[in-house]
Amino acid sequence: MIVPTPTPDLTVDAFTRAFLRELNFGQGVELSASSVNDQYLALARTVRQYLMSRWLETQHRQRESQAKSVAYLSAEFLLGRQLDNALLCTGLEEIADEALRGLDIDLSELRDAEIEPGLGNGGLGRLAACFIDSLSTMSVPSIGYGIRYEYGIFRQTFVDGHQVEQPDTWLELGSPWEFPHPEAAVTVGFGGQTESYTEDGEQRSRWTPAWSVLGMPYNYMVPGYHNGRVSTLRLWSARATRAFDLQIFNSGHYADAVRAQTFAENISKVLYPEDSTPQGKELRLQQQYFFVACSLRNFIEDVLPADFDLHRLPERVMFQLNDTHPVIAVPELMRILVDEKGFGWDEAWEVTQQCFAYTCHTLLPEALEVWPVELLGRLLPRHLEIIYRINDDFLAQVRATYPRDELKARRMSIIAEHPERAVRMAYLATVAGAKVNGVAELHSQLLRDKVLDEFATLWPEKFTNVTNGVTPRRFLRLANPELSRLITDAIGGGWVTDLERLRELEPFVDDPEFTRRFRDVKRRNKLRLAGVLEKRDGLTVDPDSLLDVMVKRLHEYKRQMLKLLHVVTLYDRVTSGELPIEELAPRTIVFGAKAAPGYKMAKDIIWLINSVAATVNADPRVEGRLKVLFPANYNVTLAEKLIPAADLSEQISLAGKEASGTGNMKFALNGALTIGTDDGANVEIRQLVGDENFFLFGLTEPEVTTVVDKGYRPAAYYEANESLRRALDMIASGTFSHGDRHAFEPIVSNLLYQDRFLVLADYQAYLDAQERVDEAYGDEEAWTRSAILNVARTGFFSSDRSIHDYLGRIWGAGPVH
Ligand code: CR6
Repeated sequence: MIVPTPTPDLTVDAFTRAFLRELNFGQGVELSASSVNDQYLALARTVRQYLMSRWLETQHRQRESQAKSVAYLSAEFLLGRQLDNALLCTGLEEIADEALRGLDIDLSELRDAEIEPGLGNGGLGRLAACFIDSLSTMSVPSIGYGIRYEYGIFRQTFVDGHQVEQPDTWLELGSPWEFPHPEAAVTVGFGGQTESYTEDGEQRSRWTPAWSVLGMPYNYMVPGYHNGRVSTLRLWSARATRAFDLQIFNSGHYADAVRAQTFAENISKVLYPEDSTPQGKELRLQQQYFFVACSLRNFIEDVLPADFDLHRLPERVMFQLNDTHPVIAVPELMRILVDEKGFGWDEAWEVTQQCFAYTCHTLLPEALEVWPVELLGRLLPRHLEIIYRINDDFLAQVRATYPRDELKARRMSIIAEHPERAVRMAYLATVAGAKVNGVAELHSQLLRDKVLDEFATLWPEKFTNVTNGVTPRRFLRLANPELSRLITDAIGGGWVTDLERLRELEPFVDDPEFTRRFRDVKRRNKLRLAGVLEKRDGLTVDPDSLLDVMVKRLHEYKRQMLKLLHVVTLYDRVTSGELPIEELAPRTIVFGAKAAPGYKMAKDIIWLINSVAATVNADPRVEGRLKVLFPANYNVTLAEKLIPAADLSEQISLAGKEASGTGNMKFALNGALTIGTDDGANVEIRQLVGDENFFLFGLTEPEVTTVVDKGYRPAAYYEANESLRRALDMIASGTFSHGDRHAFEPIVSNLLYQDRFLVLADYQAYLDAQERVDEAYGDEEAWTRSAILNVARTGFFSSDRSIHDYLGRIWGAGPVH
């Protein structure tokens, strides 16, 4: 294939010229008059030039090869900054640095000018971003489909210790990484009615939507690492259709017509900020249908050749459903095949069942999406009909397999009857999907045994596991350049795309030079973090203290409260005189967490963390020994600075609640030791790094079940454990709220009388484990050894390995070289 414009050469000179051209002709400014933002945009567009021919060629090859593609459907892609990754993948880091230095521009300043696209809440959205990175790097024909939210995850600020949300205006200063394609917009219908008619003796249905919106695609480059490939992420933005407002304009209602435009554009306006606790809002269902309808249409009409026989669709694509958010794609494909393409029901179902696979990301019942029939029927009447028919056929199968067990049919029905008639999206996905997977061994086991047990008995071969992973490009190579250099010096650079090779580091635990350098790297990463937090938040970090980090969404099941009770206990022990200050090993505890804006308890916990931090940090009695930092607005960019600096990774969810976790993997890979429960992927991390290099504590999942079944009474733990009692009393008595005893009453009462996530039950075990941490940290050499072994033994957690597992176990697709 011939690319019309040649890519600039990989030289400082060529790069400089391309950059100046972008600055002058793209931004329309002279170098001397350019702002940092101008320079950032010009730089981004320069790097883009180097990716462009690879992008066109990747698309061309994908079309030519006729290979099976993976279409990853996800309502969230938490991408993080793009510039760094693009420089890395093109091998331009040094050239760009030198070119800019020649112009007296500091590359790191331009890097910092980028506002990250925060189009996701947490682990699920970040996982999707890691997966498209791996797919591209592994040369698998693939495309990511999602929503271009105008406002991503809110920007968190603190006012008097309380979380206050600000809109995330990530598009404000221009977004050089996206390519809008208005000419490729597609129309999506909503509402209206269906009518049935007979054709060739067959009952058919016709849907007439009442209103529609346009979906406009924005394409993003997804560069592979040093493999000459650039895949595509296609995010959809909602616009008003012309027909829609013309009608209103013609009737003379100008203002109404403009309002209609806003109404349509609302669909992609904002990312719902709930992580694992969906709110069941109508607009959210609109978002979900909007993006999957656009995506299926795009794949069928634009990605596939014009004359493609859709009976063969399973040869060409697997649509991977990232949680239940895109599951409405199942009835949508049925509708396209049956209503638009004239398929019979059975042949359409045959095709559909082979084209979808479903990943479940939770064990929390409240996270499983359920849409009221009333709402679904009003918004998508034809889809509701289709879901009913799928359910009828499915229940017939259940009744045939289990005659005289009507209760079973009710339990397994896609339609729930109580508390209101509603569609269980996870069940629909399980019935339709060729495969269903959980995201860590334990999670997949619990899915089979608990959440979807009756489905797993009916179709055991449908269920499988793919343990999550993280991309080593972003979370090791980019985030931790110094450790990367050390590793490459020791074992060569192959690990970046073959992370199991980190195993080759094991012998270096006995190499004094290597261990010294390893320690130095950690220390310099702490200094780097100190610089970032100083500048960003005005916080100071002592690089000689143990850096103890808990960063993740704020959720009761993750138990930030347990970590906080540890802090309060240490504070109490010193200030009461029980523990001489010299005996307290210096610690800096860092929290990072956003709470869903409507999640009252989570927001109260944020307020309490900030209040404890304010009290502790101002108290001279613990100065230099205990410090609590809570930088606001934890995001991917901050994670990339925090994780490489951490000594201790807090992964302390109640066993059986965290599906996998992915932060846990990032920390271990960067040489932090984990203190954690036997939950999610912690289980596999511990198996790999070895018990002696992991601080395990707490109830196991079966023990949790036993405690709860016996009737858990948290107050009993309070009564029996003096140090716990003192910590809770300290919070309740106003120590952290200027004497106000009411401030944290909801938190204290909740722990004493409810404590759904067994914080009090695990308190003592957690404190004991923390004592083991202090002791271990005191032996610098042994600690370094454990840290190195954590790096060496966690190569398994590369998202490349996850993708490899998906390819073999679920997708039946492979790389095209
Ligand atoms: N909240 C899980 O809770 C998992 C990610 C990615 C989550 C977390 O344990 O690592 O997905 N689940 O699989 C959902 O979002 C529903 C998450 O990020």
